[in-house]
Amino acid sequence: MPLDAATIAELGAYLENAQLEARAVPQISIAHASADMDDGYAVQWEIRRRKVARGARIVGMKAGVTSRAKMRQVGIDTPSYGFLADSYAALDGGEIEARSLIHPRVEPEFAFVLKRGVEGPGCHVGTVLAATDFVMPALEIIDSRYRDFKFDLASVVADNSSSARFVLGGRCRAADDLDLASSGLVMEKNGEAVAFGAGAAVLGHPAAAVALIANLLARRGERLHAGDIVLTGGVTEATPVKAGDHIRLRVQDLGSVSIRFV
Ligand code: OOG
Ligand code: MG
Repeated sequence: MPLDAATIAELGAYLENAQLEARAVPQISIAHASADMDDGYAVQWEIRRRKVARGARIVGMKAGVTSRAKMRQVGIDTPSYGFLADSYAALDGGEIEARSLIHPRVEPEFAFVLKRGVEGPGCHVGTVLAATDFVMPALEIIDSRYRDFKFDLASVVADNSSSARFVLGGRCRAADDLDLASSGLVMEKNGEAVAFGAGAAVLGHPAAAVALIANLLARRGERLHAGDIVLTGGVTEATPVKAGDHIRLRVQDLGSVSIRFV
């Protein structure tokens, strides 16, 4: 049986407060063992509703767990989505206060910026490329609100797929000028290369992750919109960071993006 409306509201407040107070909490499936992925999305949309009601603007979406490296790292093999609020954006070359987060990790990603809306079902790589304005390199900073960064599918979806911050940088390039599947990338932590990969690690092509989000959104009668930023998911496993760490991502043909934790 799906979670009832009162429970969804309560869990939305529980997880959003954990985020705002940078405090780790038990995952929701401990108290609600029957919660499934759809319950998770119901809670995620409740968190989104709470933020929008307080004036947040949703600037786009992110895909979660779209590469084998990420699937292995978190022990989940079902991709998911989350939303990006305006306050999650950090500046390229800027700083993020580590103490505003619980146990942050950084992921190398691609960002698509759409010039047209994209609507599922039946959305595919071609639909996405035709609707894309440009692509940029991105760092996503994830921060599970759950203890020890441990969760199941329903719990992580409820927790907005661990969304915390994101950084766009480098160069904006038209997607059809690039061979994104073979586009190589290197992520450095404090000058040392810690993760390597190529676009194909993300569902064969990063645009497939945008299509996946559109198709999942269609199940709720929602869509991607013109102007949305869409992060396509970690190409490699996520790297833990703490105050003092500097992360730089270099992506073939797209330049670099960096952030420092203070
Ligand atoms: C879930 C979010 C995953 C990605 O890029 O795969 C994600 C997590 O690992 O906490 O953002
Ligand atoms: Mg990510």
